[in-house]
Amino acid sequence: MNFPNTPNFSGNFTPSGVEADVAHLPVIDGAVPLALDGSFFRVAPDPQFPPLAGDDIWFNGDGMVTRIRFKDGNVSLQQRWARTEKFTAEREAGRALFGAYRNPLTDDASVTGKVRSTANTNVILHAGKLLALKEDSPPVWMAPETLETIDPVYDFGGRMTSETFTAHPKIDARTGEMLAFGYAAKGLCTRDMVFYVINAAGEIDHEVWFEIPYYCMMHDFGFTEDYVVFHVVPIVGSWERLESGLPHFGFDRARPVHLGILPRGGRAEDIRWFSAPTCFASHVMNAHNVGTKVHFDVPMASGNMFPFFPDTEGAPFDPVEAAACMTRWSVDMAANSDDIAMTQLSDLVGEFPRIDDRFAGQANRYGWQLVQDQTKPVDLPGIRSATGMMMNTIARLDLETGATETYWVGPASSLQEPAFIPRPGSTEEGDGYLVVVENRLAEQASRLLLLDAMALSKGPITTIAAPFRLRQGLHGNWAPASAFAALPA
Ligand code: V55
Ligand code: FE
Repeated sequence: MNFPNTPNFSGNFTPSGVEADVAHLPVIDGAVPLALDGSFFRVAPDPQFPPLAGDDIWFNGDGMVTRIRFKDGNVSLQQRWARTEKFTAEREAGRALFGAYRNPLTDDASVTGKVRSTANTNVILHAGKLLALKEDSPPVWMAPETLETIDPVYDFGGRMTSETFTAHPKIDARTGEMLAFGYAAKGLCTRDMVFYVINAAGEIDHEVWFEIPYYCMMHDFGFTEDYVVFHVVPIVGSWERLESGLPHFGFDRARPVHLGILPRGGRAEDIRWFSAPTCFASHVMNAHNVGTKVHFDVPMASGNMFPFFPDTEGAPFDPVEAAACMTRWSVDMAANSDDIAMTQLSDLVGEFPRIDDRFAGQANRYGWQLVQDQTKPVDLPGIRSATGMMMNTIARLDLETGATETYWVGPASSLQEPAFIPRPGSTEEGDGYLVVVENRLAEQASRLLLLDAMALSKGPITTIAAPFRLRQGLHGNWAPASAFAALPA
């Protein structure tokens, strides 16, 4: 079995394919806080088979889920592929059957009608269910204790009629609800969206169906105490693109961006749409409202950040325009103006924003994100400074003072998205740890770092050796041991 000899399949992107249970990971520096009792779940695209088309994008690999468990000072690791319909059909065939990213026209005829999920984008525990997510499909339900797949196409007991479910659902810590949406909800490339409220027992409680201004990648969203916020950014797609063999998405700089604000508990006719000139924003750090004023914080770039989803008019990829800085989008539901006001919050360049998740939907003081610091040296064959998505620094933003604190991981490493771990027993914002995977690029190995979330510049308080390279991942979340028990229905 030969994977292609392309950048998508070599170096740090070499497929891993390792499923494992490792009971004790070596702590190589510092100590694991004894009171930590819970698991960091994360997922990486990790193709099971060489692609049908000769090459493939990172976004299309099969979801490999990792559980890093902390208990009584010990760290263990489990890793399993999500048993999606795609994974199971391909394992039985011994080869790839599904083709290009989000293009069923490129699939082998034997899999027509099967769910195309790779479950490779995020993994989150809610109401005792571990959900592995890809935004083009329903969730994959896995057992949090074993990472066994329980249902490859989980539809909330038949209540979810959308064809899709976002990879970025949000949990409102005050209510225990999970807020989510689906786009292309009535079929590939449709403008149909649905917003779902899933109660603390894991049941769909409320849904709102509506249309977005144009079909595009609706990757993330925000919520506040009183509103839900949807950003429409021109990463567009169409059946014409799929029929002509283009990548599903392309960036159309001729289109404006929009922000749709839905009152929580409201109906489709209550949504108000605002707009601004074209730009690029994907992940959402957080949102909050002060009365009718809604604030929405995103790493924002002036142009396309995804070279593999090229400009629709053929403009070359521009790394300068792809640099994203944390920016606040503000609108007022009571104002006459439909404009979005934009205020830059930081001049650090980076992505993968996180918060202390207990403050989701509320005004947060702190944010953490990965940063690409091009002033730092890179000591890798043929590379002098950080480029592409190489994030060599982690930062804490203080939105109250404007101050930042950073930790640079060194000249031969990069970082994956962190997750915030509250210090057991604490309630104060930011009091806790960040867990982050370090890519040791020279030796193709991985480490797990724990940092004091309020003292990043001191460096890791705990460094743990991973038993094998953890392939570059997307997203993950911390789940305290207390969250494992399913709430009574
Ligand atoms: C993203 C990642 C995806 C995807 C859509 O912005 C968007 C990240 C890993 O897959 O399908
Ligand atoms: Fe994402």
